[in-house]
Amino acid sequence: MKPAVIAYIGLGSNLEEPLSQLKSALLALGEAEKIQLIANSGFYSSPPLGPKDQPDYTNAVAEIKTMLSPDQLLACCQNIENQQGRQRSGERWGARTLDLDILTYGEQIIQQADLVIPHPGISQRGFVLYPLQELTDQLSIIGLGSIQAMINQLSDAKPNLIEFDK
Ligand code: ROI
Repeated sequence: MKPAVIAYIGLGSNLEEPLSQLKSALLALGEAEKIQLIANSGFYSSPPLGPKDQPDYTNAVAEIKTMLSPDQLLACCQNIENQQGRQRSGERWGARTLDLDILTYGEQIIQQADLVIPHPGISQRGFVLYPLQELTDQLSIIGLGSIQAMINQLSDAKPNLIEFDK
């Protein structure tokens, strides 16, 4: 049997009670087949990266252990997004009820049209790095450098911690 893999999932929302959206998504991840929710970060608020004419985002990161393949995990994340009413407007960086991004999947590097892991945005996004740092500082193994080193290179302000419940 294949061993289970540790993966980190970035969660984001800026519509329809973002904090509740993230909490529902964490529950859904924990209940999904072949996924064990190990830990979640606190919840952070930050202004939108990209178009500014949308509400602030709430973000968090989840650490999971999974027997799903990367493609199965992606499908699972998209299911949860759809169940929570995500509309795919076609606008690339528009507002959304829920966004689940696979940040890392073990130490694997994946470059497919529909899935790039490690997630290409990690190193420039404070709203990913700060919550991720609560959970691990061990991502240097996948060639990104330590989380602290990436945080030191950031130009944006630290996102606001709005709730911390583990
Ligand atoms: N901006 C913030 N602050 N948080 C997000 O999760 C987020 N997600 C996105 C874009 C539109 C790029 N901006 C974001 O997809």
